[in-house]
Amino acid sequence: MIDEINRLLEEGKAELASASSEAQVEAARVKYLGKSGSLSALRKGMGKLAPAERPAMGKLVSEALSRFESLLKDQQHKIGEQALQRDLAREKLDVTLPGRSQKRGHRHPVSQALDDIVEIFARLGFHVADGPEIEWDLYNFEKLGIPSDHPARDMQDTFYLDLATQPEPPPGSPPTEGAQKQLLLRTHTSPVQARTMLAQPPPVRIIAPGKVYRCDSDITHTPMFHQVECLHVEQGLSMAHLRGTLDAFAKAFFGSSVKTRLRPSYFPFTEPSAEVDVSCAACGGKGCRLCKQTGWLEVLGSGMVNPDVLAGVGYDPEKVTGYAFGVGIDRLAMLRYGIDDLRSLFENDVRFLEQL
Ligand code: 2U9
Repeated sequence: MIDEINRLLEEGKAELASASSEAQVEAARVKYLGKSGSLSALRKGMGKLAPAERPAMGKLVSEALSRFESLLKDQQHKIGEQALQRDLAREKLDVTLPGRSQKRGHRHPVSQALDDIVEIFARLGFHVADGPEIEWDLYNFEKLGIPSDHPARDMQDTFYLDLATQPEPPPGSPPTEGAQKQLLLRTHTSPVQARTMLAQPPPVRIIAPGKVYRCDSDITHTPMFHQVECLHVEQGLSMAHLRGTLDAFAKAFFGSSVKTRLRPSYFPFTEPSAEVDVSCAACGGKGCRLCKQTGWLEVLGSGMVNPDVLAGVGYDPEKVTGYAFGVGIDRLAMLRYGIDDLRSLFENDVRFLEQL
């Protein structure tokens, strides 16, 4: 029996030593220590021995069992430790790796320029006025002194809406006849000023920002673009007020060192009219690619409101005068960022926009 105990113990030891998984260790436990395990069977076989042999043999069997149990525990521990090390190696974190930064967006350059302009004029005491983008001919052209044979009416420039597809004139339609019934996409924000003057007596001190539409598309024109127009009507206003306001705006938008100059021009709704140049902020007026070596950038159109326009909205041009100007916001954003193709502002290519 002693030989049998030693043989089973050696065999069990070898099996435990070669077990490389928890399942194999468990199989060895069941084989030797389970209910019908071979080492457990030794204990059961004690009854067949002569009573005198039992104590010594019992001791040997107990020692073999506890030896096997102890080896089993060691092997379970060893395999558990190996599994833990494998898991740790697999889940290893390099805490020194740089994190993934959050991508942050920003407002579109046109929206940024628009917000800046609105803020500058708010500080100068102007209110923001709003109006429809689908507009009546009456407010877009007639009230601004643009007669029906004026080149600005050309179908090339204006997107007209087909009234035949409109069952009913929308609410707020003007009570007029003929061409004035025509609906169109507004070509400038000037109808907002016309509507404002028709709705309230002077003084008026407003800016009208928004989308405008012209049937035109090339490197410096897009069918939709953004404008801000400014209108100030009050007693005693002159070109000096226009110059002062323009200069304050240009300095606030482009920087305090820029200069402005006015050149004579023509607009049907202003008389006299002037185009406004700003000294090139990129080269300080010395001449560069942006200003085409002239040192000046043409940024807006302006003038004293034509007395006929004032009379057309019920104001007395003998009592009040006004100045007005209009600026293309997209062009301002182009100049600010040195962009040469206006269309790139509206393609919404994030790779382009995120550089600005
Ligand atoms: C009323 C009276 C006068 C608005 C004006 C301009 C000159 C002008 C252009 C600048 C660049 C349009 O975006 S642009 O192409 N605008 O040159 N706009 S005076 O004058 C008005 C407006 C409304 C009742």
